[in-house]
Amino acid sequence: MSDAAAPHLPTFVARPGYDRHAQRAGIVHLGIGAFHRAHQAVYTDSAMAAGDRDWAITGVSLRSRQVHDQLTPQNGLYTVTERRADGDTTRLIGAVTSVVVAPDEPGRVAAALTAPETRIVTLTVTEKGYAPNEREGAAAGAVPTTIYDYLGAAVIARHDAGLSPLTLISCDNLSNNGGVLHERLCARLDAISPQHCRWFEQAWACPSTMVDRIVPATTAADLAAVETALGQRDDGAVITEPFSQWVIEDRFAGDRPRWEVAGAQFVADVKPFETAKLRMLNGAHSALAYLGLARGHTFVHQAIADPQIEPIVSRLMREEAAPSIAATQDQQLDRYADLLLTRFRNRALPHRLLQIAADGSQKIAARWLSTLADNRAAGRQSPAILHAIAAWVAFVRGDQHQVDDPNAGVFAEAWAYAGSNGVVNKLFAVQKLFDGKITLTENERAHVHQFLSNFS
Ligand code: CS2
Repeated sequence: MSDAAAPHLPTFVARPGYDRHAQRAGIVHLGIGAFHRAHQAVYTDSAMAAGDRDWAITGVSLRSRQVHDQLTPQNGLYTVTERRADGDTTRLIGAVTSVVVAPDEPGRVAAALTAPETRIVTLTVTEKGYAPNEREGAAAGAVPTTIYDYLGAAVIARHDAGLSPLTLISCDNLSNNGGVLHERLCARLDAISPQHCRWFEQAWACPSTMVDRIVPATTAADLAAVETALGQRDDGAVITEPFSQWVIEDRFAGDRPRWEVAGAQFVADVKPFETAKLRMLNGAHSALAYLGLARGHTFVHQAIADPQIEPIVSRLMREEAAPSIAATQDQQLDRYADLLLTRFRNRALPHRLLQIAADGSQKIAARWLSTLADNRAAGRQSPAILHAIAAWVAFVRGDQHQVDDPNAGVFAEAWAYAGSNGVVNKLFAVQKLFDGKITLTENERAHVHQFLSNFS
């Protein structure tokens, strides 16, 4: 795959409908993984195909070289394949024109963020990428590592050079993602320079968004299948479902691509969409992951077909999450739950439970614990969530699977110290896991403890 090889792709592959080399970069994306390539980059590709200009994307990897090594020899080109039961559709995406590995070339990241033509920064850095920086107010000149380092320096440099403010768009599964980014970047800036912080607050924009598309990590078998179908190797290929949704708070510091041509919705308040997605889709996903792994399943479609699991997940969505959501008039949460179940059952798109199980400590507060807290306040029980929490507590023991989580050490210690009798109390007393905001009542802990015996 490359600019030179693209014309030889089979005719069933849809091509970018614009001259990609005539486009200047207008977007810097932080965290260029498979999700970005199957989501925001596709919307931007469609906007340029519809006639918008100069929105090419400079992709930044904050850690690994992998995507750079895959895409750079391919001139940034890659394909997106949508998998459904009745066959695949494949599209070539031209929107990404360069990839930078931040630790190798921090200067190039800074240059992209301070280019006059850059107007938007999008981010997919996972939940843990927003952890407040331990080096709050770190000395100027220190090597940048976090989003706050890069973005804080960009605010200062753009201000001092008299450049336009940017719109920063968080596309991660965080509750109030734009608000969190705004607040933490502000705290960082305020510690360095209150004057720049004020400019950031007045002129920049951090709209909140809800992003949704199931994008399993690409496997070697996927790459081989794509190669057979295309007649050429695409090391950057991504595989996804047909469904895609992007709801964006309509608040920009400058102009933007017409992402609506690909179906993006611009709304005054993202909250009802975001809460429904986090509590129902992601809440069900995490439950499927821990309950499914405990019963020996590998993929989402297997776990949802298990009669021991499906009723718990259905209850979690329909009877625990849905009543906790202040839905808008056109949100029909029961139909939303039906649609989610259909998506989870897509056997054409095997989605590993272990991928979803990763980083649980960063996920379950938004996916389960806030639902639980709302239900508690309204006098409603949440047995499905308590059951899922027990499966998570069992999972983080690490007996069956390696625990991929920034708090893996905390879990190992809790299990070693407290054992199965005390681990629930121990974990839910370690308040720093969940920002210190959310704990379980004694009664809830007793329920989790009881469910836990099913998993040992
Ligand atoms: C999943 C999400 O890995 C996970 O934690 O729940 O990545 C999920 O697939 C997406 O949010 C779907 O939009």
